[in-house]
Amino acid sequence: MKKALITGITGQDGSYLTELLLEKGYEVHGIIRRASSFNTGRLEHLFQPDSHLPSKNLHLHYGDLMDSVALVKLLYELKPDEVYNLGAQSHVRVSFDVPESTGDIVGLGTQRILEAIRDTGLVGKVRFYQASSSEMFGKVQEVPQVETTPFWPRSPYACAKVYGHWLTVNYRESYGLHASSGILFNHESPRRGETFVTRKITRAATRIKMGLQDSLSLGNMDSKRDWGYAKDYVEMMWMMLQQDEPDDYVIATNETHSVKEFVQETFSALDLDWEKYVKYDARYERPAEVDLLIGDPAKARKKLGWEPKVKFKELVQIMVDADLKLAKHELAVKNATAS
Ligand code: NDP
Ligand code: GDR
Repeated sequence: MKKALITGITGQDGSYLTELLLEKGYEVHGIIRRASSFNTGRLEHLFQPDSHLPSKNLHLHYGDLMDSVALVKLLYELKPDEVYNLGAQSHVRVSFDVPESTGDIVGLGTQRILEAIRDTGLVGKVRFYQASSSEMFGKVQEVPQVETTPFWPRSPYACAKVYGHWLTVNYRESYGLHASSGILFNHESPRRGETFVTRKITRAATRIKMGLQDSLSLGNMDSKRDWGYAKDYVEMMWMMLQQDEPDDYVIATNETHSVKEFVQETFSALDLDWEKYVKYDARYERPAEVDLLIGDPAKARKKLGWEPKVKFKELVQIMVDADLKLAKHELAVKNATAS
């Protein structure tokens, strides 16, 4: 039985990757942070019934990307076959407010886990996946973006991701570590954090539909993103680590849409006129914006035989359906407590 260690297991991608690896028969270990409230909501369907304990092949360990000793200890004890480094302060806007801790977790955190692999003598035994990001391309220099497009990061988050990306390349070149980076473009799902723009939109529109909310405030609606489906994308993380040779790959749909188009598609799926509800709020603007992202995943298609299954319209529908269910449930609870 193969053993995997995932940082960021409680996040959107961590939860889908865990499901995929469990289905493939892996023993999955994840690092969780101590929090004052439960942070395992995205994994709880994998827990034993009526219990706060994970099921047989899933194990959770306290740790942190800012704690080298804990990382070394875990790697030494577990000796995993594969390590997926997904942990991050992953909100671009927030990274302008907390640049130091973002750099610590995203940049130095990657350094710590790579060094922990070396310290524990796992180079040559373990395969490493780094969650790189299309945010590294930042200011538009080439369209569509490919693996060789120069980076021009536009936020503390993106700068830290560039550091993590090059470290991954460096450990591959310096020590022969089987280390691959997935340069993933935005990917969304019903498990997306509610402060990212897609989920913020589908949550608000469905709540508006059910009479639970009056309006939605957004920042820049002109930026364009290449939005894919998280469930499709985690499969690529696994596939990269199954190759004989480690490498870096752009993972994208090769379609781009503006935030405004996402709003329009969502509200029209609910038969609502978006212009009646959506307001502008400068608080959601960023000091520097990434205007246009569109990725060409030709290398992944050729070398890994990968095609994204879900594209923009279907993605919006998946998220609207899930959030409408949630809003209906919320309304039912509200009515039950009021009566
Ligand atoms: P999420 O924000 O949903 O999840 C981030 C995860 O990192 C959570 O499990 C979080 O834990 C954990 N984490 C935060 N700080 C630390 C820390 N100090 N030590 C250990 N773990 C920590 O992100 P996604 O699932 O969307 O993304 C996964 C990875 O992929 C991230 O690295 C992200 O930057 C990157 N990425 C994401 C893209 C996307 O479109 N989703 C695109 C490209 C890259 P907790 O639950 O406790 O907060
Ligand atoms: P992004 O995603 O910054 O691309 O990073 P996000 O959904 O936060 O923003 C996308 C675009 O929408 C604009 N926007 C708003 N964004 C948010 N969050 N909230 C708003 O109210 C709002 N209004 C407009 C933004 O300005 C931006 O142009 C995501 C994260 O998952 C990163 O971790 C990951 O690396 C990249 O995707 C690829």
